[in-house]
Amino acid sequence: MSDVLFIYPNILEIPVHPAFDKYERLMRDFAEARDLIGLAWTTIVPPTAILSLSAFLRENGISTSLLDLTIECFNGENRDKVLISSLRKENPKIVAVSGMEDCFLSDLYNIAQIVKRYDENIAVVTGGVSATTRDLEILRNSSVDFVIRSEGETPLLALSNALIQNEDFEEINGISFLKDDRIIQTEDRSFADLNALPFPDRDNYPLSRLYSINGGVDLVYGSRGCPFNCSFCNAPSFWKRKWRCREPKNIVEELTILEDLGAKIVHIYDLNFGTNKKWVEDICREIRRENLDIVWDCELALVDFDKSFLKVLYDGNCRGAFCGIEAVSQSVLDSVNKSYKIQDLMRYLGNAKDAGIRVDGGYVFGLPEDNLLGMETMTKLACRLLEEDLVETPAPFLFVPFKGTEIGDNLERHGIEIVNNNTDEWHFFPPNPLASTKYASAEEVHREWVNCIININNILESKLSR
Ligand code: B12
Repeated sequence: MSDVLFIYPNILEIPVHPAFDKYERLMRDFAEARDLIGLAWTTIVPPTAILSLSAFLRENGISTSLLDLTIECFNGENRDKVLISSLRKENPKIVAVSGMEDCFLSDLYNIAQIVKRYDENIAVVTGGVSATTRDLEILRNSSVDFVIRSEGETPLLALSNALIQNEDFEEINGISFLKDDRIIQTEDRSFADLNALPFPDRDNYPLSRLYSINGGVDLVYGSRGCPFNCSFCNAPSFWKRKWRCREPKNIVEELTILEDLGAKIVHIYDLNFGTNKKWVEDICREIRRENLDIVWDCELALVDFDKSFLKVLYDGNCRGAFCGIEAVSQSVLDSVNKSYKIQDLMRYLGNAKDAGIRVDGGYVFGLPEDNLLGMETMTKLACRLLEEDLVETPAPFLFVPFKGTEIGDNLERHGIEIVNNNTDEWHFFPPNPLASTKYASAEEVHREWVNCIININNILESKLSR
């Protein structure tokens, strides 16, 4: 029995392009062969944000349970059966479903419907990036009762208390709901103190089953927010460009617990881990002091790839960094507010290689100012950097004009046209074209992106056979 049942979708159900399917398999073999620890290794990780919400509710006297459909359906179990049996077992008053990504929206709608059919008195709540940007359409088009906007802990606690005790919820900040067929969006809420939050609720999560699937990979957040203003990213509107961090000791304590629980690799997927160098130095020093064996990777802006900082990271057991290369032309980079200069790219990547930090590099195909020639040049660059072991995990993303981003909220101004409104495909590796640029059709963009993946696959096959 629990008051709140959290549900995370089966991430293996996203429809992806067949070339990407093959890429994922090759990349995993490559990661094993080369001891890579980043995205290539796996993206099946615990839903740390949900675990954080669960821990916060528990600390405040609300009982919770967790249903991660990626794990529960890993061996082909039927999603609906798993869901119903969990509802029977937990008998929850509230079901809180992840609304992080657009590509799981139809899952969210589906789950909400099943819950309501099971018992219409159960309140269905969602939250996360996608839900925050699409609160009106979610409330209008589904059986979801409440959307929690932006940071989740405090509003979810207030709402859960109100629903459990049958009290008024209309004054709670940071939520959206329907009242008499009108959408009510209460005022935004101020952010929580990260150091006052408990560690994510791993006690109630099937962690050892997950580790047996993913080889012992976990996910930790040391900070929230990012000061940059990239126009393709949700973070500026979601986190209001404010960067907040946890105490280094507190983060390393969490890493120590993970090591004891059997984790081998940790992704520290803060939006921008290099925002405060002194903070990173303190974390790395603390990791050395605690003699941790665990290795980790992080997301870093290219401007932070300087030799001394990379050495600090390496000495603190960091072995990988994801960076957004995004485009090859300076004018395209400038048009999306990227802060690095393309002429510095090779130096940055060389610094990382010398320091022993393996690089995951993101390339975005189809930014508004992209033309065909620029994207073809990017394919060549991605191949060259892979050949030269400068970017060992090339991550070619198809551009998605997500709502809540500067571009996604101003399509006309940016000169792009969406040709595919099936949100199941609103992710970075879709089977079909999504959007045009100012100068290339959606089909041309998609074709070049597929071409890049095929070229990468060929290089991976050849490297694996050497
Ligand atoms: C780390 C990360 C990942 C990690 C982990 C994801 C995870 N869901 O746990 C990995 C690498 C696995 C990942 C994968 C993907 N990701 Co991702 N990811 C991020 C990233 C960079 C950081 C998220 C973050 O800051 N977390 C820190 C925690 C503390 O914050 P949070 O996760 O936002 O959670 C808080 C609130 O959102 C809210 N909340 C969250 N969930 C819920 C649920 C409920 C019920 C409630 C009430 C509240 C709530 O409360 C939380 C605590 O305060 C964001 C970028 C961004 N701008 O947010 C993209 C982002 C979320 N990812 C995105 C995408 C598209 C994907 C993929 C689909 C990519 C793909 N394969 O094509 C996959 C999804 C499949 C999956 N989960 O594996 C998009 C989603 C955009 C959209 N509108 O759909 C984002 C926004 C990036 C972007 N704009 O380009 N991702």
